[in-house]
Amino acid sequence: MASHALDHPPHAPADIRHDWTRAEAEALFALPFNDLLYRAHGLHRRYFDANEVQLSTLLNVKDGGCPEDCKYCAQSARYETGFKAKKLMGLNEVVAKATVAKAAGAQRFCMGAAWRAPKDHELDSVLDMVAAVKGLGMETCVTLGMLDGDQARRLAAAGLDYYNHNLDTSEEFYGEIITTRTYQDRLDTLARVREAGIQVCCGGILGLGESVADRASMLVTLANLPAHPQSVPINLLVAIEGTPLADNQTIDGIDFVRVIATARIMMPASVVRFAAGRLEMDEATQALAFFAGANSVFYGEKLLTTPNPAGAEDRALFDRLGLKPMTPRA
Ligand code: SAM
Ligand code: DTB
Ligand code: SF4
Repeated sequence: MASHALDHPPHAPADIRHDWTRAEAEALFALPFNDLLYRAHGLHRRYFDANEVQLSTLLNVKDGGCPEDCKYCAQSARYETGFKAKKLMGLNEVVAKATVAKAAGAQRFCMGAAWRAPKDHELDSVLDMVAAVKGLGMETCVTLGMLDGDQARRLAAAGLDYYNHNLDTSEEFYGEIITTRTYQDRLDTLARVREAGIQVCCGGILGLGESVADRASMLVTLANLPAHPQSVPINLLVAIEGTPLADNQTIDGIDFVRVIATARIMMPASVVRFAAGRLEMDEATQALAFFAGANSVFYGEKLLTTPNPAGAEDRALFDRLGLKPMTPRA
């Protein structure tokens, strides 16, 4: 492959690129599996300790009742999923859950809300949660939907470490999954978060019915952002009864590992998370995903509304694989 060293300032390594083409990404997906994994794992070792894994625990602080129509989501008010809407959780309950997560070994606490966008008084409550969780000595992440510039700056001022806002899929396939906000809306929120100086957590979902070309296209959009998201969650669809995607087949482990490896090659210095869907994959497939460049997971028995492996099971898996918790980077 041609060197792109001249496209970058002298201090930027040549493999941190923002000029990926879809043809290049598709060519990575088409590599023999061993060649793809060899390249991905080599880069993984250049940028990370290959035996470390970052542990984030999720908490849904606002359940259900969301006006958006994301076809995969248990919390959209448009589908009969049986999931009950609740009020925003109180600060004491959030702090109690974060305390338990920290004691179990989580480094980051990620709080999600089923909103299209936060109202300003709702954001005030979330700012208190961020400050309290930081006070426990944990990294913080929130995912609240779309933000305006002022909201992003207020979150930054409260000391928020990460904002999660996913692209979910390719721009081409996006309209099949969500119609109540545009791809550009998502890119605009990501720009506001980045400009406020908050680290970006942005990735997508596999198994929505997308093609390999869509997977490649989504990774190109992520890698060609002005800065690579510091955290890239790759979720497998958790098929939710009552949603339009309830009967989707889960994707095959080999196809999944190809996405992880390609993300690792295209964004070598980013933490890539094997996010939702680990219960669908056996431990050998998870081990292969860690080899291919995944170095983060959601840790704790619940995602937002659905189950995740129990902490004790994960600790046993990490022991078997010789994986240790990642030392948070400054
Ligand atoms: N409401 C906010 C939003 O959508 O931006 C924040 C919470 S939302 C649940 C966060 C992300 O979770 C979604 O963008 C999607 O990528 C992921 N997600 C939601 N439901 C999922 C499912 N059933 N399977 C896999 N990922 C899912
Ligand atoms: C992300 O990329 N995955 C998380 C988090 N960001 C907010 C959500 C996964 C949700 C899985 C389905 C559920 O539990 O409802
Ligand atoms: Fe609402 Fe977020 Fe679910 Fe979409 S993914 S329906 S915005 S909670």
